[in-house]
Amino acid sequence: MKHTRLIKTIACAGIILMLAGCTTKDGEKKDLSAIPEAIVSFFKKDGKAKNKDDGKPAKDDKAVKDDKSSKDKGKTEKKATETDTSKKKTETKPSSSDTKSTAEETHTGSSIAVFVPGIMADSPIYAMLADGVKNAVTQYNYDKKASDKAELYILEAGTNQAQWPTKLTSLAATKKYDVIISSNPSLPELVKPIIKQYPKQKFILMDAELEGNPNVYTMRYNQYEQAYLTGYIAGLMSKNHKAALIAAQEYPVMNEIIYPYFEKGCKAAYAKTEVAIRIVGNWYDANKGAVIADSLINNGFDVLLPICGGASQGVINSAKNKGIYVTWFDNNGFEKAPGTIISSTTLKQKEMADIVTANYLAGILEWGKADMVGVADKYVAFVQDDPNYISTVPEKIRKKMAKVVHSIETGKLDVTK
Ligand code: RBF
Repeated sequence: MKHTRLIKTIACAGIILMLAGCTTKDGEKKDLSAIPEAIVSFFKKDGKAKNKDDGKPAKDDKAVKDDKSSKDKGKTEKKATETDTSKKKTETKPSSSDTKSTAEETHTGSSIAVFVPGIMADSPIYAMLADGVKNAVTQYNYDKKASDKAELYILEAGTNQAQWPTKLTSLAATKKYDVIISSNPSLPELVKPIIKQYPKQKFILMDAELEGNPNVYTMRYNQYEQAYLTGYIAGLMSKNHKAALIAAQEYPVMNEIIYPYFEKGCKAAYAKTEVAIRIVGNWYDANKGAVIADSLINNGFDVLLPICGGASQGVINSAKNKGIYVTWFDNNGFEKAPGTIISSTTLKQKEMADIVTANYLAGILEWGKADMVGVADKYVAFVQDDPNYISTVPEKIRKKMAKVVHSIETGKLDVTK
């Protein structure tokens, strides 16, 4: 939690945060007991993680490092503004930089950049990404000498999506980062041309899918299940049998998975449920979120699912004022509005980002692979033990939810069929 707040604070100032060698003896040890066994063992299931774990970076990773260590002049700087990134390379410094460059030449640790395509505030999926990567780096650095520590930069690219390709290309162009880690389904298309230009640049893309590109590893969540479960409770809880999804924007995963399976879940719970979708047009406008929610509520919709970043706060406010319900996506949102939020269908993006980064650092990530995890793997979860869930949702409905969650967990129910 502390890390989330720290990252948010720093990132809101619009800077790149560098955490090179930040771990002290007091550096926190990753609490593996907090990560469900199914999650830890996910990568061991097929034996790949075990078999390939020789602790050494892959050959071509080394080549990137060699290339980088001679060129990278700005590495020892602790902080830089986003626009400083490219400048750092050419900066020459008086006397003290000479000692620095000696240290740079001997630094063999990995450099990781996190590219946040948006802002972390009110976007749990991004905050969890940064948190997870940060955990893995902290853990990795714990017992490493300075020259072997991994370095981490976090860049918030902002909500202007037109700027993302340039910002991402600039990051790759620095040739400082062995891997760039990012998250959202639009990233595969963004990185393809960058890889053509910078063939040594590796990418780890969460919440995305791209198979067979040797520079890219992707991991996505089973959002068929996430959306279905959210729809199921919406269908059970809607008194007027009208539920709506308020999305920030249209994108293939929204149009082809999240909305259709939210609708399917609603209708599985109560066949005659009327389901609608509205688009905000951005990921930040809480006023617009509230206006859309008000209009839906005036038309009888009494359960709303906001997937619209900062605009979600407007939806929650409007729902609270008008006494209707909100279902929450990606993290546990019960505390945001007790009595109004009726569900949280979470993604364990923090744990996943942590493990994927740790696997990268251990040299065992399988480039070119596209993984997906869901309810059975415990990476997608329907929160049932939150006190606000128990006090807001009647027992009869909670029992129905427990049953459908169990059916998905055990494989008895395949929501895509
Ligand atoms: N989700 C967020 O929570 N915040 C965002 O700013 C955000 N921006 C996105 C931009 C694009 C182009 C796409 C395709 C998705 C974005 N998402 C964002 C959605 C995210 O990937 C995911 O679908 C939702 O969080 C639901 O799990």
